[in-house]
Amino acid sequence: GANGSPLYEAILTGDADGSVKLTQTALADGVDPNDLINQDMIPAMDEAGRRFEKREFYVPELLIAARAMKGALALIRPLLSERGVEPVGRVVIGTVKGDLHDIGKGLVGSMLEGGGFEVFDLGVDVAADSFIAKAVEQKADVVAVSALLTTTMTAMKDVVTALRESDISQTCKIIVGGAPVTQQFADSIGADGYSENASAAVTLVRSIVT
Ligand code: B1M
Repeated sequence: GANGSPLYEAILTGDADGSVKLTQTALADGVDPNDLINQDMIPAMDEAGRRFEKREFYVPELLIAARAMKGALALIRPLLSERGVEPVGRVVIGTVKGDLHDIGKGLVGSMLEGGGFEVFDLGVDVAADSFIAKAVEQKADVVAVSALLTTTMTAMKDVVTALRESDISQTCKIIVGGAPVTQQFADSIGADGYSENASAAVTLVRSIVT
């Protein structure tokens, strides 16, 4: 594969036990968790997507690759979330209505927690009203919406509209992201921000809150 490391191969082939063990070993050896994510894990998911397009993989293969990735991410999450005492701000995050992809959204949430934010993760297939109800309840500073499908990213506009019509329209911002989303698309639906990846999302939310 593009990377070919044992962890990359374990995730690509959906070997959940292997990916967990390899991640444990790498972390014990002092490998930077961000390197594991960016050099092995995300490239493996990208390759799974390429194989899916070429009809070499089907949905079950994507599912087991995702399971292997999530097992490894579960080990890394606590390392990303060594936060201070005072939360820097509150973020409501979720994947947009109709969309079931949760790995990228989970990564953004974990990195935000690591950056000191209090994060409320609503999961996947989240309706616009649910985002806003939670944001109102928690007096959130930012609503963060993820979409992985060209067919669901359009529903992000509904979340923007619902926020603008809510009581927190003056205090809460909305950011969007996910593979098919671009800065241009974010601007076109009137979102307050866009970021390409999880670490850029932390920088973005920080710049919004401070
Ligand atoms: Co799906 N899927 N999938 N899938 N799947 C994609 C997205 C696809 C690109 C694969 C392909 O064809 N190459 C394609 C979308 C095509 C398109 O619309 N352009 C696709 C398709 C077609 C589908 C189905 C329609 C397949 C079918 O049933 N026929 C179906 C739809 C189901 C639904 O949602 N209603 C489907 C289903 C699934 C599974 C359930 C099997 C599984 C998801 C399991 C899960 O999430 N628990 C799955 C998977 C695994 C993928 C791929 C292979 C991997 C996704 C992933 O986890 N990537 C994916 C191909 C790919 O992405 N290369 C694909 C790793 C993750 C870390 O990256 O989520 O992009 P990502 O997150 C990044 C950035 O995008 C960003 O930060 C993260 C990294 O730093 N980011 C944000 C994400 N959210 C953000 C929010 C932000 C900021 C940044 O601020 C708010």
